Amino acid sequence: MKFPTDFYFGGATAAFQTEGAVKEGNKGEVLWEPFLKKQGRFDPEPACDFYHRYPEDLKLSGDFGLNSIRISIAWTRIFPTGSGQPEQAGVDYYHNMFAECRKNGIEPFVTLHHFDTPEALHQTGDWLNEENITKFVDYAKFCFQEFSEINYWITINEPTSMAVQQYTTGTFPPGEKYNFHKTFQAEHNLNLAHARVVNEFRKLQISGQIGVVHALQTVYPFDSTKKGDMHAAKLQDVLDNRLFLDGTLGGEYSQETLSLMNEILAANDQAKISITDSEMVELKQASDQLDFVGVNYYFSKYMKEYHGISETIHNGTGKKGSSISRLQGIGESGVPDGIEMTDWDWPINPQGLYDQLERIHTNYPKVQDIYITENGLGLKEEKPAENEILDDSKRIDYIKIHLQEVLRAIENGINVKGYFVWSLQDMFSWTNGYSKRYGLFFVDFDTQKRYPKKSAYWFKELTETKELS
Ligand code: BGP
Repeated sequence: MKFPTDFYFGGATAAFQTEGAVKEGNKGEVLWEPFLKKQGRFDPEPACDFYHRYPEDLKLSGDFGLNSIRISIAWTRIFPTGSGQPEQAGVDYYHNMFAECRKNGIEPFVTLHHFDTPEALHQTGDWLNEENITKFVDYAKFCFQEFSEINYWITINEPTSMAVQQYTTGTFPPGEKYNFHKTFQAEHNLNLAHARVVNEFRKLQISGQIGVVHALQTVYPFDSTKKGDMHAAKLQDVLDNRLFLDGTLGGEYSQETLSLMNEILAANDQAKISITDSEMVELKQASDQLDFVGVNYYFSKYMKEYHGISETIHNGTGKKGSSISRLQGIGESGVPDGIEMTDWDWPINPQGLYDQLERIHTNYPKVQDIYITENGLGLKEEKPAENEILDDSKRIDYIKIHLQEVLRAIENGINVKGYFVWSLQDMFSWTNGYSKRYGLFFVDFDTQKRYPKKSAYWFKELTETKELS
């Protein structure tokens, strides 16, 4: 079976991970800058210098057969402190970059928020402060009206990664741990921010399509014969996936979703979150008007029953087996025999992608189109010798087994319209710095020279034949 002729094959990127130039064009600071500085582990500057080198990267994309790219606008290039007067240098930069996309036959899918909240708004409570939601909506409205050349808009990238990593695992700023109340409140507020943007998009009658991107981690019981493991999987799924799927795709939280969330809060002696009836009306309206959902899928989770206190260790170095995840009132992550792990302890399970696609198709029938907006494999890689091609066959295998699941989904009537490999080129990783490389194009961060990897050639062939070889 082949991919449809109008299928989008693209590379995925994000502004803060690629652009560098964090002080150019009067750009404002984002929440990561003081946080990373304090950690002293790595610097987001110059990342892969996309701010200056986008013509080269977009040309490479076109030359290697890609017909699309996922890109995000840095809110702080347009509004350095999140609101106020737009910064012309930022506006011009994005117009020029989008024009360069078109020149190379690349359709840009544009994300409004990819983990880069303005520091000024982070200071006032981030997504927990409703005023910041209003500022986000105003920024989105400005972009819709200014960048009329864009056909595909994405409201927020991976709200789950924001909320859970900000307030449960503490790997994102402000680095708070085990505050499930804030996590769930942020999750609901992110759903609300997304909904308000979608509703404004429709009110303004903007042409083009609008969607949201979710990181979906398929959660299974470690041992499906054990009731405790089954329940732990449900609890973890609510934290990671379900509140978002219900909120953005279903337009309502099911009774089971709410009761699982409240069970987690009660087990941690934490207060229930605030959800009003009028907010639910907004969520419902947005879900009726949504064009597509993007699925970012990398790995699955396997949950065991657990009754201790929370303990998490993030593997941010690639030292296999160094991570721990045990959450009070939820469960403990384990890895069943036979499941291959990446060096960063992510269990590889392509079936998990199929299961998420089928779940969306079955449980959230309002969803029209689905895109795989991120999927790929992080590896430790060395610069190839001149005239040699970096052999990343492991990445090709990973992409291939996941694309097989995408084809299977299409065959079974699930409307998947595109696949964006994470990532287009090597770039900065939020919690892993520069040693975890995902790109089709190797980047020498000292010279910023690009080297197409074996996967880039493989991908080119795929875009031409539309067949998996
Ligand atoms: C997703 C994010 C990306 C990217 C990717 C890989 O969650 O949307 O921004 O970072 O994951 O993650 P990591 O860099 O942690 O390996």
